[in-house]
Amino acid sequence: MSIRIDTDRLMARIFELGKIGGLPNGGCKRLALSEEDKAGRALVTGWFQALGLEVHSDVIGNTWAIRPNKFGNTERPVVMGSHIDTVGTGGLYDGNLGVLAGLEVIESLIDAGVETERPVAVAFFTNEEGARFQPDMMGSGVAQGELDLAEMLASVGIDGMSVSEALDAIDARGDEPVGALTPSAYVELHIEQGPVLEVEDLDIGVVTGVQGISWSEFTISGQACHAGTTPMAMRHDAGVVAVGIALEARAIAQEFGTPQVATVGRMHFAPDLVNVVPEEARLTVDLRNTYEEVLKKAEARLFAKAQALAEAEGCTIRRQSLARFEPVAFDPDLVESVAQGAAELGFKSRRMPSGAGHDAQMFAPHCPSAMIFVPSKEGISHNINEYTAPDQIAKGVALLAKVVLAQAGPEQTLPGTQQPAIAQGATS
Ligand code: HGY
Ligand code: MN
Ligand code: MN
Repeated sequence: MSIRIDTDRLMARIFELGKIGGLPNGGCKRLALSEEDKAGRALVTGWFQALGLEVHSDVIGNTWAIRPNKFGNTERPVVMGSHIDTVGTGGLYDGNLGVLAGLEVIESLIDAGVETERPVAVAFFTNEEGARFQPDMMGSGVAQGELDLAEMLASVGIDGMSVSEALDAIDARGDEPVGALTPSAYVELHIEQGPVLEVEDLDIGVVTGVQGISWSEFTISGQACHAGTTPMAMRHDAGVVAVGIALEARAIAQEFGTPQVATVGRMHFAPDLVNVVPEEARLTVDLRNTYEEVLKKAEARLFAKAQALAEAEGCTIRRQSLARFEPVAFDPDLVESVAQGAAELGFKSRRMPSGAGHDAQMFAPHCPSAMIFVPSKEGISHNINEYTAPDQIAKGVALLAKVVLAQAGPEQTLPGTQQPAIAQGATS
């Protein structure tokens, strides 16, 4: 008995979904709960329904589709999930691959007539990116009780709309309560979004965990004044403080060394005019580290410096936390199952932490969770040139199928039976 992963079918869906919010030079912009997200949700949910799966949506728009087990039961499914929202300079694979690969695995099971001991499901979660509304991993965080629903619904995006208003604007609010999705295990296929697998010429990343994430927004208030007439000693230049904070973030990353990273992704001055000293400046700082204690040190140093810079300039400063997640370790047995599966399929792999946040980190405290990485060309992601080749994707999906079947236990794997082999290539 074998299951055939149809890579052509999967790639066709990746490209079709990628057209929604497609950008002129490639890639796509499908911000969470935007009109483009609405269209993407409709397309993917339509694919779930076309397979006859039992589709559910919860109060923050997370959506999942369940294939019952051989007894018709849908409790505690093995879930394959990720996200279909993208950043503004999104590629075709970040998140989308994990959702459409899960769909492909289920369709391959149906094609092969393979029943499973446990139900299997595929899911997409609302606002994984955190680009429009913060924090990231919002939907999966709410679903697993890691984030408060009311607080998240009230989160106001960079365009001034709240999550609640945006859910209603695209009619994405479902009727299932928080916690309605209770996986027996969670497995996520995702692109690496970094250079390691390509540099080391490997097929698969066996992800051991996710690093800690700290997002802050600083608002600095100074005094608008004339750029020409105001003596330097009289100025309260909010812009200079913001730039000082950005330089300190970079210095922390350089002095702490790998795995510490620091990013200033947003910076805005007001009134944002060439001849007016900025009276207000806002910037975001994204700090990440695999080690919680070091991440805390990086935060303490940055926050102290920000305060000192503001005081020296006679400005006031306010910090708002936009996201704060501690490092997460995935289930050692499930991680081992990923490594074992890669070896059995003849794929070259290595264990590695994830630099990016993922929905899987929200499931890790609640059920055995793991991730599978496939390579990113030149380590690029959150960029329209993000790319992973079909043959690399095929290996990731074959391994996803293998790991999920080991968890879902198709009848063939009952004691004394054989796991179905996993072939690749088009069925047609
Ligand atoms: O920011 C992240 O790591 C993810 O893309 N949300
Ligand atoms: Mn992602
Ligand atoms: Mn992303």
